Amino acid sequence: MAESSKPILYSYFRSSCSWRVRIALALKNIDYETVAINLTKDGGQQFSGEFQALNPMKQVPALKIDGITIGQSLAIIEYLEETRPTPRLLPWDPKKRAQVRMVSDLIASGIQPLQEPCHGEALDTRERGLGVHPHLPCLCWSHRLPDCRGLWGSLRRWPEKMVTSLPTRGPDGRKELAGSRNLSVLKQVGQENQLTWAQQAITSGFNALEQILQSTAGRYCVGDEVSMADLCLAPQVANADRFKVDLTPYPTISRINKSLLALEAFHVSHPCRQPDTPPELRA
Ligand SMILES: N[C@@H](CCC(=O)N[C@@H](CS)C(=O)NCC(=O)O)C(=O)O
Repeated sequence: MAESSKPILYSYFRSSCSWRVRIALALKNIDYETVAINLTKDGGQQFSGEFQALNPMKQVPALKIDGITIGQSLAIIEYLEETRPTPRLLPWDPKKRAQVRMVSDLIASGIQPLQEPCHGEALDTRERGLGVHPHLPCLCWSHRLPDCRGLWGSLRRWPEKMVTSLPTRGPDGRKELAGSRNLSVLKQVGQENQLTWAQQAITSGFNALEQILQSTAGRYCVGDEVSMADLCLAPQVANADRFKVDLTPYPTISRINKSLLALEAFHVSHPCRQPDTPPELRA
């Protein structure tokens, strides 16, 4: 991995946690290099020894900056805030700052980790010439982001016996998704319930979030200034879209998301416009 004096962001174009950090870097006008960590290629590049040395959690994002490497998107954003405070992403007012952290944590701890319970090793079945077991139809869905034509499912590792040599495309020609090998989660969730699980995790979190935002929001999540909470919101709404969650019951979330997506920093950092975005998914 390249040495550089510029900060280096280890990122995956479609990772919502990476997107949070990309927005912060864009807002704060910090020049950086991207090192793409493909979560689906080569069995998941996050599992390489080289990347594990950087982030033992085997997750993106990680940011190499000022002689240290930081994992965890919110820790990265807070470090950027403390070292490069303009523009401010945490309000001065302690009450507003607490609200920003409340919304950020609600999304980063209360929704995102639950929606994809199976953070297992990834597998690109196309590369391996393998397909998806017919008993896993619920694991096949398209990944749709607001202004993308279509982002297809990340292909996760499944025990070999669950993977057959069926075609990797569904009847509509779309790529299909294989699941995680995390058997403990499977026992609890059940293969056929995985999409429902994700939808319930998001819906439950959004029910709370909508109620909270009704009292904290102005133009954005907390008042009229973009904050760390907004950096969490837009990528999470993209996840909700990807998991086909109906956003009609969430007018405040939808309104704020619309305002955020119109901002340059959210636009340039969008999954459709990253160095590692595949050509067919670029917008
Ligand atoms: N709490 C972490 C979560 C990071 C995370 O879940 N990253 C996902 C992508 S959004 C990942 O790298 N997953 C790898 C895997 O599931 O194997 C953060 O906020 O940075």
